[in-house]
Amino acid sequence: MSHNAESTAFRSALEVIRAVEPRVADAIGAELADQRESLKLIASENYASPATLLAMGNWFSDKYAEGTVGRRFYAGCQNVDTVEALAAEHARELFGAAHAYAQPHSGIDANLVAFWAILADRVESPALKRAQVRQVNDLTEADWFALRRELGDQRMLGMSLDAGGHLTHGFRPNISGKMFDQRSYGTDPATGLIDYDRVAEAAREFKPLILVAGYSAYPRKVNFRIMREIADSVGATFMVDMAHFAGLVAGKVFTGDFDPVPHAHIVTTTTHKSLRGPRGGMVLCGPELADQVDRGCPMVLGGPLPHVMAAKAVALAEARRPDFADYARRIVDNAQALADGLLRRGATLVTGGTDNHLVLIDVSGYGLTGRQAEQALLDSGIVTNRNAVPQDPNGAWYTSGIRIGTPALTTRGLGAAEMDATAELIHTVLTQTTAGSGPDGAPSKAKYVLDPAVAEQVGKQAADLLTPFPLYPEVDLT
Ligand code: DSN
Repeated sequence: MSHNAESTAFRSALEVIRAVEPRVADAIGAELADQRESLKLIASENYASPATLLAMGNWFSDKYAEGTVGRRFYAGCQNVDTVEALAAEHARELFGAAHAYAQPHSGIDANLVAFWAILADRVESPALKRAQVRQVNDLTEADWFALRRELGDQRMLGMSLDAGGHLTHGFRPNISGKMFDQRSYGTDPATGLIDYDRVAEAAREFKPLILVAGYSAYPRKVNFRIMREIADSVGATFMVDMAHFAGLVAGKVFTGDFDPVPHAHIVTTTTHKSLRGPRGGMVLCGPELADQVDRGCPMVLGGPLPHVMAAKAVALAEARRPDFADYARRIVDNAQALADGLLRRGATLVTGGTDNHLVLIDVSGYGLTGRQAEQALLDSGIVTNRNAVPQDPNGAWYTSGIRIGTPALTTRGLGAAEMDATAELIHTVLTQTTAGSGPDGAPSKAKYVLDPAVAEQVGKQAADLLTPFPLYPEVDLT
């Protein structure tokens, strides 16, 4: 039994929880065990530090704090002010932004804050002005109707979903798809890369209010200087959603034309992906949009989560340390080693490789859908997620791709040699899996056949690969 501070803290917390609802304590312990045992390659996940995790479990959760620092709708927010101001200060310093808003609960929320800020700044609408001085719940149906009429079908141009764009950039399953008349730019079918001339052409034709850059499955850098020039040429507001690669911006791997902050009017992010913080969102902007962004709660957000803002402050302080830049560089080195290992073994990768934290395998060459590949890999102890590839014939549900990313394994300390071994394991599973059929014998996009002995053997090799790199070595729950 370890007596270090982290072990004592988590053991004590579980003991307190167990006394009330033991099944929750058990589930928390089981989650740590599962995470320790799995080869986590989900590109959007990571492992936050014990300090970040512990900053969330406390009485800040009990406090309402609508409003902004020093200007709250509730009394007694002085300590919330301290942590929110710290989170914003660290974010401004880390990213070189004029203004930071640390309240969004998620990436979707951060994008919604940004959309409303841009609409309020750019569109003349008495109904919007009324909405801004009232609680959303107080708006009548007539208010909403006027709002919709006055805002009209404002236009948004963003990256298409199958090219790696995100649902919140104007697609139907998200409210942004109802708020905006959306058009997408894709990627060059031959190279898989963004064709900036085509983006400029689409912007000239469509004249969007907002040009959005950012992705959840594009394995390359984006030139934000060029994107800003395109936005300026049509009078659009340029927004970047850097949720996936915020850690690479923080760690100065993406600089110059590839750092969105100096080029965009507004930048949104989550804090839990490559940035390695708590689950949440954040908005960065210049002084022109700051007042509108600060209206995020109650305009589109529920009450701020002060305990999560405390954890954001801790994680952002960690990201300002010199070793975070080393971590960010290793994320990309590892992704490139993984891509090279897969390519050497004959895999097809979208764009032929990567220069960020993620790799997109087109599994159609293995005769599989993304769904079949995802499940076969999971059976073998390798956690990934299926993802559409450009012009995907299998659509967004079954897909033809597997997205893998290195932020989590890099946090554990795995390096280039382990990435090559991981490529071998993935290749083994994908070559040993065949497409299955349904009960009527018809080909199935979901069923697959993989010899359980192969899955077991790969699972064992995956576990062996992780053994020298324990997850949360400072946390002993025994
Ligand atoms: N769900 C995140 C991802 O996996 O990319 C994005 O929202």
